[in-house]
Amino acid sequence: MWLYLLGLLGAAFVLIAAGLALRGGGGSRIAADGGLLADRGSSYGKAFGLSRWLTTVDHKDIGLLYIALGVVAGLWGGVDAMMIRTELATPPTDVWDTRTYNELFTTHGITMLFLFVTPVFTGIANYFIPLLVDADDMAFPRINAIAFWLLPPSLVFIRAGLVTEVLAKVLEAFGVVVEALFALEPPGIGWTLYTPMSIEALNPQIDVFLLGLHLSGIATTIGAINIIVTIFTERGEEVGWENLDILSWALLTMSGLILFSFPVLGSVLVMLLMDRNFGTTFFLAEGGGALLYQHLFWFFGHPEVYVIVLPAFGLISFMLPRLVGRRLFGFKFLVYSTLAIGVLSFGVWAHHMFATGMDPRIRGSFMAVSIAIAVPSAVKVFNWIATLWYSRIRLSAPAIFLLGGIAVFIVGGVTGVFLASVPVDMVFHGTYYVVGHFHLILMGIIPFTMFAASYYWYPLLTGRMYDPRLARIQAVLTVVGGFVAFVPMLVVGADGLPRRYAQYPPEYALLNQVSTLGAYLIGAGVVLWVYNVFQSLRVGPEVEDADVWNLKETGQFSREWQWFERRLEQRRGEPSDDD
Ligand code: HEM
Ligand SMILES: [Cu+2]
Repeated sequence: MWLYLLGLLGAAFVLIAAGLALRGGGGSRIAADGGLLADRGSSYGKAFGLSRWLTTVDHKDIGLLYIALGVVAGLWGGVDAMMIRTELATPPTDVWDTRTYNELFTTHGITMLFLFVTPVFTGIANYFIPLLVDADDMAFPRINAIAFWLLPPSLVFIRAGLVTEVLAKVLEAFGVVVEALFALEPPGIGWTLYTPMSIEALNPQIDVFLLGLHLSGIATTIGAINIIVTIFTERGEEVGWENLDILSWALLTMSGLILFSFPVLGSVLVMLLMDRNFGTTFFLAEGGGALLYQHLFWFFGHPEVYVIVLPAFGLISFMLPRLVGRRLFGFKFLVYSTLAIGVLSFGVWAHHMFATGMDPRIRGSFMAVSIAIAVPSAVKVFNWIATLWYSRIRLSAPAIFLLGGIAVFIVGGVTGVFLASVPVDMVFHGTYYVVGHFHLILMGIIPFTMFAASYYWYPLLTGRMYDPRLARIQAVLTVVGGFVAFVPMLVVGADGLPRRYAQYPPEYALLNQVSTLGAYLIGAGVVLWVYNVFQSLRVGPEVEDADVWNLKETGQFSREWQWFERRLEQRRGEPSDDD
């Protein structure tokens, strides 16, 4: 059955790719502007409506598509999170059964990491890098579109267990029973897909899931190559390495990490598929064994955590000085620390495997490098704090998110230094302490900076202003919710509560309920965000002056806003010296 599905989706790709290829002329004839602001009629041969979005090769449109897909996936992964926390509101397994619970944390983790974070950051890169480095478009506009269009099928493959079940039930209601659709169960093997379980589990959905992950890996790698080539070869005359903005540096480093780590993931996934379907023994006891799997997986997996967090650092370094009206402190050191983290991140992978009984001398060296990586991370925090010194902090919604993000990151980062130490990790490995640590970073810095960016650039993206009061309420709810949800996990984890279980002893009930409350606060914040973003699209006041954040005053009116200013002038019919 899923073979047919694959065939159908394959045919869809070919059609899309052919359509893109046939749209002769490529990037050069497409207007170098777009976004939601595109004035109809004046664009050079640009399609409108649905066909605009399906055939676009404009970096801004593709950026928005990426962001839209990422947001959908993020909301989906967020629903999983709410379902997890609802189960954990009471000690016994009562809301969902244990199997559903295992499926939930697996799809939650994978959806968040692969289909939410990376697409949103790639979208931001697509929209803003060409504007910031003064390029007409990305280096390869059509390949850019192809990379994006690999993602929707990837999302469907990865979440197929649920999608097919819903489809089967709908069909059943119309009297059509397709048994095969019921055979695909969402996998419950954890986001790390550890062997031998991921090989021996019979569920055929695991194969579809691995293919979906492979597809998302290909898309991510293509996107990264495009970002690297754009920054290297498409920079305008005035943009040298010395004045390349800090966000582009972060996205460039992210792409470098993707280039060296995702192909390893791709290989691992193919080897898993071969072990599952063709009788090879790469990761089975009689072959390479489960440890080989873990080494390969984490050789990808650790750089992956920096792939998703470096752009968040970049966004903080980029927006914070502009929001507090002060120049970024220590630009060079922030660039160096970004590059240093990028290099070091390939030398720490085995800290995820301290508990596997590996040679203590190897453990020692991985522990040393893992602790060393705290140095460039701390350099960033000190630079942000120095930027804030003597600044005029106005508590706009994006500023609350960035300040909250830095605060949560300090707690998340320090708890990570503890985990890097072998004796501490031997005790905390596999407990909620780890879940608390990585969520303080994953939730506390990544979505926080995305929310901040969504408000910061909302006027530029839509030509309208969001509701600032609602946004501030959301920011406070989310930051408070972040602490309330994840700090209790550190406490129960340090006390020994293991992760990945649907039930727990009653003495942990109170702290788990606090944690669930925090999760609901975040959830309520997200609802407010969705409402604000869509409602303001219709009723938000139109932006007249491009300098929404008083950037001219401190000489930080950067290129993307200059572009926006020219767009506003063009719209008003004023003469402009550009395009
Ligand atoms: C409201 C926000 C969130 C809540 C309440 C939440 C909750 C949880 C919980 C309770 C677990 C552990 C489940 C268990 O071990 O039994 C978990 C696992 C995980 N979460 Fe989240 N999460 C949130 C947001 C995020 C975000 C934004 C990301 C990534 C960007 C993320 C990535 C992960 C990963 C990778 C796992 C590990 C899954 C596994 O063990 O295989 N979460 N989450
Ligand atoms: Cu790691």
